[in-house]
Amino acid sequence: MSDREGSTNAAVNFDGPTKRAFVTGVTGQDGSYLAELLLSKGYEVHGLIRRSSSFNTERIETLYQDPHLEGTRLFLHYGDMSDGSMLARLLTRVQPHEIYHLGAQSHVRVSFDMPEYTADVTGIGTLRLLEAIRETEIPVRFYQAGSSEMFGAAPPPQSERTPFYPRSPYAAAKVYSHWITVNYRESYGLFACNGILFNHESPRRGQTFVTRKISRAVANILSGRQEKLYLGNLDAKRDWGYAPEFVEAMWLMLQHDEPGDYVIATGETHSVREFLDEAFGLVGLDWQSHVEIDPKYYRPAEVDVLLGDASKARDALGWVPKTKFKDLVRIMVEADLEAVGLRDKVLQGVSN
Ligand code: NAP
Ligand code: F7E
Repeated sequence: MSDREGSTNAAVNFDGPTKRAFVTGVTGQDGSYLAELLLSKGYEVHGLIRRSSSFNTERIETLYQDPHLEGTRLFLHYGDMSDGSMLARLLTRVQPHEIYHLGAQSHVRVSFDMPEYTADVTGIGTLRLLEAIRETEIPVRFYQAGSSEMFGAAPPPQSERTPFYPRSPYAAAKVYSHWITVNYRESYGLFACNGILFNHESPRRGQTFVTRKISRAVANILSGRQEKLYLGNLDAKRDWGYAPEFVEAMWLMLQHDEPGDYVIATGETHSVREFLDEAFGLVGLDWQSHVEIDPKYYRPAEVDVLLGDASKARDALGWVPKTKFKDLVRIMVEADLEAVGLRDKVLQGVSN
């Protein structure tokens, strides 16, 4: 990455018909896929990044160019969801047509350790951004990254009509973000949408989420870097989809005639145990010889089963999931094998 410091002050040409999007959480799993999608559609993309002591832009490295080069369409700006006045200043400068608000402390287990921080960033952070929109009076379309965690203990299948029953500080913060977004839509006529996205994964998934923890462990065990994999509750069931398809749904929501709230899910549910079966099975390993339970990964309150009904998104947006569970696991395991230089060797060995 070149000249990151300069990038935050880059001169931006605001003329012309180009659509501008402002993306919080651009360095995360979804932010990186969304930035790619928007750039491919010709958008100029402005991403919010946090200052950190080391680079946190690995996922968007390939999208980023020198900000002083002609043709650059991804601009990065330092900021934080805890700093509202900065958000307003930035919106005034960028004048976006669409805002995708993905920035959050997104780890459920961590939210039990840091409930106040999670409420501030994941909950009040959304209010700060909505207030910045209200203050600057920019006629913008707004997407809020809601979560299936809001359903928590509500029995499956869960749809837009299912009442929320959050089971963690993270989920409670997301319920706040959901309703404050609805409130700004109803109070101020803001074109604001909540996506209620069920778990979605990819090779870019953070390494402390269970799917990536497993796919990485498979590669690390095969390459001799790791012996054991320590996990918590193997019985939890999730509706796991493929992240690049899910960010497309975010974009579709903001292109619709009317703002609304949509469940995005695959309509299939699988346990952590099934994910283990599939991932280790792909390389001919028995997970039971490698996995140990460490109670530190249990949560004070668990979400047992998530299974989404995305028929509203199918009917109104034409969005349907494509990648099936087994393909998702394979994509993730193959990417982690590739990262340790074993992909071809291992897959050849298994098929022989
Ligand atoms: P992720 O990989 O954890 O990315 C989170 C992003 O938020 C990162 O860019 C992170 O920056 C940024 N961030 C964290 N704290 C921040 C702060 N204080 N100020 C500004 N930015 C901050 O999450 P994801 O999986 O891409 O998910 C994107 C959004 O969708 C999140 O809001 C998440 O809660 C929500 N969601 C995710 C799923 C899912 O299954 N993936 C499902 C439903 C909803 P750093 O890179 O510097 O850490
Ligand atoms: O846990 C169990 C754990 O951390 C899934 C976030 O993107 O999706 C994500 O939240 C399940 C849970 O995802 C380990 O107890 C067992 O039941 O991968 P996860 P999550 O909590 O579902 C939602 C939709 C979001 O919105 C969130 O931002 O797996 N589990 N053993 C484990 N989980 C982890 N992380 N680590 C383990 O060792």
